Amino acid sequence: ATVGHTILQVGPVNPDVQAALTEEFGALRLPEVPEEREAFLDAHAGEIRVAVCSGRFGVGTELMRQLPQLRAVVNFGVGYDTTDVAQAAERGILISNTPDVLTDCVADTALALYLDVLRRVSAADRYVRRGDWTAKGNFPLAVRASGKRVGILGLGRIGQAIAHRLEAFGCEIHYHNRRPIEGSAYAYQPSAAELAAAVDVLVVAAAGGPDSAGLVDAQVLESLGPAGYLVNIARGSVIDEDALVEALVQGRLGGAGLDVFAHEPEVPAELLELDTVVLLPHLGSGTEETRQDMAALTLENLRSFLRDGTLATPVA
Ligand code: 8YV
Repeated sequence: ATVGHTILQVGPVNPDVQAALTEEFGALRLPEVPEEREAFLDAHAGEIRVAVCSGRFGVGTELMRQLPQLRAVVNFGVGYDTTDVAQAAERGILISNTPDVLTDCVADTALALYLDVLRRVSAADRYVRRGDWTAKGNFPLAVRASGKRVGILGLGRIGQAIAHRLEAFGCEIHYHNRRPIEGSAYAYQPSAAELAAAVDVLVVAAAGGPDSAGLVDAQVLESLGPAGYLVNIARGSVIDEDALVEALVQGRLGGAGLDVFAHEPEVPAELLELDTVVLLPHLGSGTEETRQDMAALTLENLRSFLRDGTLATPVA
């Protein structure tokens, strides 16, 4: 069924979603250049009923205000912090995301960072490539990864999948959430700082957005300390990035494994020089299989909304 120009694509999307949007749905693409965008919105703002977005691009406060007929935001990805959730709630605009299908891959990425930053896999790989093994001898000793005390900040679906994997490494799991999870076998800590003080490694798996912004601040990093490690597969916004860079540069934090940053794709230049950090280009869910599943779920949400105004996986 063709639905005319009622669907707006905001930012780049996954190729499968892109193909369907163009060929099946005749979606309009929001121009990225400000002057073009203005003319585009003058012409089309009134007809847009659904927006499809992904990653760093969402329907923020201003864009949402400019779309008076908007009824749904279909987000490729589990996180939807780039969309103005408060305004959407006020206006009865529905939002869908892609939960569950990416949980395993994001948790696997967290474990990859965990193992890499403690056992210094990437740093050791660079050592071999530079010829240092022959020139300088054995690589310096790393830190044991098994049996550590690990704190999960945000014990949701992804946080629990990370904890489950770490159990197999004999780790003792602590967590902090806004509320303790009933029936959880893991040790609840009442604040992020207390969680950091109780563990060797802090893994950030909390949702982004205004509620969690800067939750990992200078004090939390200090509680983690020079023998402590940080892993972030959530959103850069959850950490005070300036404080993190300072702590790493000054050796007041042992190391960090980061898949996400405050201003992607910008990575603080100071971090590029440090062998104590592992830097990934936001690839947490980035496998062929999972991206296929995310694309299918995104299109399922879109079709469902166009059919009867409901979403397959609406956010609460
Ligand atoms: C991105 C993610 O959506 O699901 C999320 O919240 O951060 C990722 O899966 C993905 O990079 C697509 O842009």
